[in-house]
Amino acid sequence: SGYNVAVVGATGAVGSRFIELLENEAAFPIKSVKLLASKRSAGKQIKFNDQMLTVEETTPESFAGVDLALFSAGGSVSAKFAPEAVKRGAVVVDNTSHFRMDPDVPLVVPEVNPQALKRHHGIIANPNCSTIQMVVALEPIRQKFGLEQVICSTYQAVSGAGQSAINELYKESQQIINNEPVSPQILPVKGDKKHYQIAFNTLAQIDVFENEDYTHEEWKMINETRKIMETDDLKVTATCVRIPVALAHSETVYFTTADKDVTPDDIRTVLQTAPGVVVEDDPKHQIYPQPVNAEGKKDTFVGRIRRDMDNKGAFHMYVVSDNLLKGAAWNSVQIAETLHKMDLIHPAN
Ligand code: A2P
Ligand code: 11C
Repeated sequence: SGYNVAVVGATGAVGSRFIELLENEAAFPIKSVKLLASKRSAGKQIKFNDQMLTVEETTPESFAGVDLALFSAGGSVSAKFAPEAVKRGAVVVDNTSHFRMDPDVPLVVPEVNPQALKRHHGIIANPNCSTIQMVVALEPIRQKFGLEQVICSTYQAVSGAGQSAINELYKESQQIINNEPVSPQILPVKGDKKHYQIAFNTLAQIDVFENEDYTHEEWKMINETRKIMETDDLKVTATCVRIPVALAHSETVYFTTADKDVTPDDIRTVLQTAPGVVVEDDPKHQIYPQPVNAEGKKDTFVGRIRRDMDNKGAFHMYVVSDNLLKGAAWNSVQIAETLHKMDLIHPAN
């Protein structure tokens, strides 16, 4: 008994986290694991527990007999193959942005809106990494005190743009230290016209530019937050910036509560018992969240909680989380665990 699980994008940055989590953490029974990627990686061997698994090229037939498919191979791969997996009886947890805003597809952070899973028609979307960690920190505050407005600035790790962007950061860093010229080819966005140095630099562009001069990443934070929190009237905006860090996104979050008598201690108290949140907030002892400490952890770390000095019921906080874990693979595995608990995955045999 147990599920036949497929990982699509098994050779990528998120895929490697999927494999580790399925080996060690997943709280659902697993019967078999299939590793899928592009033709380029077919035949590659990857260790899973004590066996060596062979990576296969993704085709529609790859999904025959699969009960649960975890996708993280880019939007176009999900567009093409997620419906094929569903057609063959699998439940798909999709880590790309392709289906997120489809009204028929639940967009889920298990700490925030697990109930949305009941409405699934085969595909469940995993939100964008920077959105996930922000809503994990904000939802307990919204539930207790109401939320009127959110203004977020991000400091995002290069791993959000995939393994090739991590390689680019390391390469450029070495080149600069060696006084050699750099030749950026990936960041800010692989498919955009210009590429810029990320080592010892910051880039105020994550994903492509869209309406109103906001980037796609900024629109994702706006639209996904409203959908996950089921609050169409929430005022929410973001400025998204790439920084030369490999892993874990950081965010400064300004927010205003409906209850105007809330204190920073009230916020701290709520977050201390919030699921998936760890409060690291002790200025006297210089304790605050840091990417190097969040790396490899499944929690969302919150600190620097303080009042705004001009506006009543307004606060600032700092939110850090591993973008490949809570921001991607871990949130998807949690979705699968929640589906299992709610009896929403139905193996064919
Ligand atoms: P491959 O190694 O064969 O290129 P990252 O997010 O780190 O860039 O990883 C992207 C993942 O998506 C990799 O596992 C990559 O596999 C996979 N991938 C890319 N294109 C396809 C495709 N056309 N079909 C299936 N998987 C793909
Ligand atoms: C980044 N947030 O840091 C992006 C990566 O919509 O799943 C995640 C893209 C997505 O570049």
